[in-house]
Amino acid sequence: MSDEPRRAGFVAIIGAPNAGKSTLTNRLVGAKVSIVTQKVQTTRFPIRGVAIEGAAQIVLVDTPGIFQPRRRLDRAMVRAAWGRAEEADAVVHLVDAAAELGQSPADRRAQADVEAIIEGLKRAGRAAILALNKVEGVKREALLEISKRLFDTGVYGEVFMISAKTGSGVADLKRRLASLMPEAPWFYPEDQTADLPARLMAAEITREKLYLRLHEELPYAAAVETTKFEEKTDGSARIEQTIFVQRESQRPIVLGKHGQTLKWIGQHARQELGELLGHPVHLFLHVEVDEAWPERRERYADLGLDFDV
Ligand SMILES: Nc1nc2c(ncn2[C@@H]2O[C@H](COP(=O)(O)OP(=O)(O)OP(=O)(O)O)[C@@H](O)[C@H]2O)c(=O)[nH]1
Ligand SMILES: [Mg+2]
Repeated sequence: MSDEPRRAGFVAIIGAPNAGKSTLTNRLVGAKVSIVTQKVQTTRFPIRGVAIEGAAQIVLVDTPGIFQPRRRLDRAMVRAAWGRAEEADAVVHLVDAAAELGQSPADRRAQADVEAIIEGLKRAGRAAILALNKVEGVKREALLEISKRLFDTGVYGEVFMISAKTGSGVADLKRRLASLMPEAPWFYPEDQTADLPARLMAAEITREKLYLRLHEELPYAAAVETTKFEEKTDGSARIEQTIFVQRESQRPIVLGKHGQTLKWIGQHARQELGELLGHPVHLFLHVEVDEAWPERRERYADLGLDFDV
């Protein structure tokens, strides 16, 4: 490396649910640190990923989607996202370009969320970088139109057009973010890409498989908790997890016919965990009904979320 001074800082990636924040975080880091599904509100609490660009260490903070919150968990998620934006050295507002052009109810919701985020940025007096995402299927004229309309709100200093999925435009964004980091010693060792505790990461991976498999039917606020994480002397790990649902009627949905759904979830989670940990994993999943899950203070503390919001 050159004798350029070292830089290090935090970049918060905010945006409406499903904009692609976690996909972008993973892409910038070059490793999977945050789970991704087609379901809105996948990310529940801020997740840090660490990227290096030249002399800069960029700590990317993937945040829960910002939307009109109603329930306590929603409020806590949205609060956490804004909180991380306030603390960050730079803020990227990621906008789903395809949704900006769409007419479906989901697109309309996303558009309203984008408007509200712009208002929030205005109130905070916070300059953000606008990143238009999912541009790979969108016509250039349409992109320019969206970008002009959003830029005219006055809250953005610059615009990037990217596809977090294909990676197009992401290298430019990364270089720009690196240049915005203050001079500082690095926060993490060079080879570290994530800082989520293993139990939490393991729970997230299972939650991803649960969402991927059941995104339509999935009850709101289904949750996964690692109850046991034991490294064995033979080099394998024994992991026990509980999937919480809120109603007795939701248990058979997660189990599936003859337990097939739970088996699928377990197989896929176990495989990914094994790859991540670099050794075999024995994964045991239980399904439990806990009606009051979203009202339990200790669950919020585990995720680093404020309960009293
Ligand atoms: N076509 C396309 N799809 C993308 C792109 N980036 C993300 N997606 C998809 O968009 C969906 C949502 O991606 P996530 O990364 O989970 O979005 P998010 O903003 O983190 O969502 P929440 O955590 O729910 O707020 C997934 O199905 C992704 O594969 C992109 O550049 N192009
Ligand atoms: Mg996410």
